[in-house]
Amino acid sequence: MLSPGKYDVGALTIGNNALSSIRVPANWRVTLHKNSGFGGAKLVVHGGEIALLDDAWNDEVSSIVVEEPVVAYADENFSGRAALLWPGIYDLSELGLADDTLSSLRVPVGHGVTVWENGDFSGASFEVLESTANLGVNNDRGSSLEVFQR
Ligand SMILES: [Ca+2]
Ligand SMILES: [Ca+2]
Ligand SMILES: [Ca+2]
Repeated sequence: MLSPGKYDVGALTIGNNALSSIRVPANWRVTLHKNSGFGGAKLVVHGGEIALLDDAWNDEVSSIVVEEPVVAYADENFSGRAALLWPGIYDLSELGLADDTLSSLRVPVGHGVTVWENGDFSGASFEVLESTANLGVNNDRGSSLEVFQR
């Protein structure tokens, strides 16, 4: 069981070149690397499935990155239409929510979100550094955003 984080070869409790299957929690994302130091070929495994590694990957993994996304919701209390957002920038067309509907955000530890009131990362902005069930005065304003790690 790995929490979100980066696990280089020395931190892999199952040992180097030993991984044969992996179960990823819903919504999470795991990136497997064949080399230590997060190098070499990589394979991304998305949540909600058990992945049995095929011959190309069995007993080859030497470092792992486990990530939990920010989830943006159109309604309060983490409900309604939802969008999974990995670190990066999301203009309105990439956001996965209708314009001016953002009402709550799940923000994993170590992450933050900057939200702009207009598209193209313009206009007034605000930061959300923890899970927020109701954006209050900023409810239904967000039109573009950035997810960052901190
Ligand atoms: Ca390896
Ligand atoms: Ca809303
Ligand atoms: Ca707006």
